[in-house]
Amino acid sequence: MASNTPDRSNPIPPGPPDEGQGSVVEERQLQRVEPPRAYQVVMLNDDYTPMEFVVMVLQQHFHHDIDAATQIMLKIHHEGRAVCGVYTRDVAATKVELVLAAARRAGHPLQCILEVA
Ligand code: TYC
Repeated sequence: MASNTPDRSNPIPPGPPDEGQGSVVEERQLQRVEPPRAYQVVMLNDDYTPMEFVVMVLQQHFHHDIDAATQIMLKIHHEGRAVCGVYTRDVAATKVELVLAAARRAGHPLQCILEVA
């Protein structure tokens, strides 16, 4: 290394002076913060819940516009299931609870579940 280049090979900055009491070793741990896991809310088909109710739920709880909500509802109807949205765990769990409560209140057997995305 050229003598006029500062040596940056040690990333640990010098710690406080040890005032002659022996050596002080300061370790800095590299902190790795993982992003929160993503959870998907999956809605399941049944033979009884009205299509209009499912479209309304997809608009009100998952903020899809009417065209997207209709497409998702039809995908569930034809394929048995579809993802309504992807969220952090608490938000996804709350969505499932609110949707199930709304369906039961309206007397429909609609089911939705939480899955790791
Ligand atoms: N299969 C239902 C019907 O024919 C409609 C439906 C769609 C129900 C999606 C549930 O998640 C669902 N009325």
